[in-house]
Amino acid sequence: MAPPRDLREWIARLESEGELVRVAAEVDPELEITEINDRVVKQGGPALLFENVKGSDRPLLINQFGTERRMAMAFDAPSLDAVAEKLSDVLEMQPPQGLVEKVRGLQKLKSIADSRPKTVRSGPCQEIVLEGNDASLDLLPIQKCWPDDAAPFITLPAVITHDPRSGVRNVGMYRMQKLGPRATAMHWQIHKDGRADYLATDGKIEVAVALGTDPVTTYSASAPLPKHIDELMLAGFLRGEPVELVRAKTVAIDVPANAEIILEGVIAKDELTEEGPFGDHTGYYTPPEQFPVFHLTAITMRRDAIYPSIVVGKPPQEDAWLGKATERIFLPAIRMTVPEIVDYDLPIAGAFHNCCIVSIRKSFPGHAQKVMHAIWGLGMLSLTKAIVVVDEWVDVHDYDEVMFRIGANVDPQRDVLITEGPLDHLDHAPTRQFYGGKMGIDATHKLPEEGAREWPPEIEMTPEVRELVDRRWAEYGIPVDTPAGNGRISQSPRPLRRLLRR
Ligand SMILES: Cc1cc2nc3c(=O)[nH]c(=O)nc-3n(C[C@H](O)[C@H](O)[C@H](O)COP(=O)(O)O)c2cc1C
Ligand SMILES: [Mn+2]
Repeated sequence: MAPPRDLREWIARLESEGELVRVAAEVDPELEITEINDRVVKQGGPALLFENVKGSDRPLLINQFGTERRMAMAFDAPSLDAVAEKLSDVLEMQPPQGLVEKVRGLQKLKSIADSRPKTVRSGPCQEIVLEGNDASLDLLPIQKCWPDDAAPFITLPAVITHDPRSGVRNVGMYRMQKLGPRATAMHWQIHKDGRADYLATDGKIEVAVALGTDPVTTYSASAPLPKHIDELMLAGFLRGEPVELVRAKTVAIDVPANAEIILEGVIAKDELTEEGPFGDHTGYYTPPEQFPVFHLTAITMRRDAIYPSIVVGKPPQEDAWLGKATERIFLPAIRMTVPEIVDYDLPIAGAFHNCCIVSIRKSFPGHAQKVMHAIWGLGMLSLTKAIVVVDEWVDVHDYDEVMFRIGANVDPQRDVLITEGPLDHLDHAPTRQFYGGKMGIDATHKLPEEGAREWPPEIEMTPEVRELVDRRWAEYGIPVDTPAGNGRISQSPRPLRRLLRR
């Protein structure tokens, strides 16, 4: 198989795997869907297709990405690490030796060539074309997610723009607050490529918004690629076939032919509106702030279009798994510049920007600090507020073990680095918006040059005794199923961790 070609194929796959439930009962897009979904997400439950949403003829799909299993299914991969391997294969390509390697190398090159989007003459996203007053956002079951949200918000859009200087396409996921039937706000945060395209514009910038694309394309809109790389290239590479595009009807932008719904419109450079409040992935409401206004010029869609949605809020929510996909998929790229990094973990409870745990092959004094500064210099990871560095043998995904290392190996005076730099647009904690304090905690074993006394050995049982006890376990008659702990602290299966391991 290959990743699903469009949202319908994805829904069919989810359904055949018992990963989707259709809800026939009428539900309110104002708050009720959020409450239902919140309960389902936090249980690791199925995707939900609400077929009867109050006030709209369109069904609403939510929680399509809500577990690690579904996130991997979206890529048709056994795990998110397997998706990352596909990328590292290409990134780490060496000149091939011998015929077999050459053929394999050619296949890899073909996968890169296939990633370029392809234009086609027509697509199902334009089965219905609505322009002028016929184009109305009132047709869509847009959710008001949380009680104090300013209005309904479109929450899972792939927003397409072109850099007015270079023409390079950008696709990003930015929430859109409904201002009326033909206007929304565009929540382009300060660090984002979409914002940069808009700032480089004189007058007006054309915008197209794809709703309900195949899941890999939807994911790619959320991926933090460098500005000059088209997210649709990543989508094509990960899908193993190019994204097909058709020309939009009222703007000079090519849009994914397979989408359920396309919103076309323009944004004027000097027109801003108050956006928010919005219950955000920080777990708090982001306060009202000025953002650009999107004016709808057309809606095109499939005849029986399905509207995709997502709710963010206190973690864990569905977006946790989009974030985990990025964490895994970008590891090979991070290793290209910081090869001493073994693994990293962005805890879901830390809303991704708040904390990064990283394990390194430490080989010189100050190595942990070198890696902290590297992370603070890498793409969107530069916004990370706290970094914990551990040695290569520590499992960064085991938070108990990380906490143990922090407690055991850190002299706060010597090993905590306090510095400052750019912070996430939405972070409400720093004194100033966008800029503030950062902390690095060096929880590695220290070297004499770092001012430490001789580091004591870690406790470990001998292999002989472990084997002996494994062999004799049944004899003891102790009713506990216990693999050798190797002197490690216990791995308590707390609810969040259990969810993470699903
Ligand atoms: C569900 C979801 C909602 C998001 N909402 C926003 C948003 O409203 N504004 C924003 O700037 N980024 C938002 N993001 C993050 C961006 O999509 C992400 O940073 C992406 O890399 C931006 O693309 P760009 O770097 O090409 O601008 C959201 C991500 C997800 C998964
Ligand atoms: Mn981008």
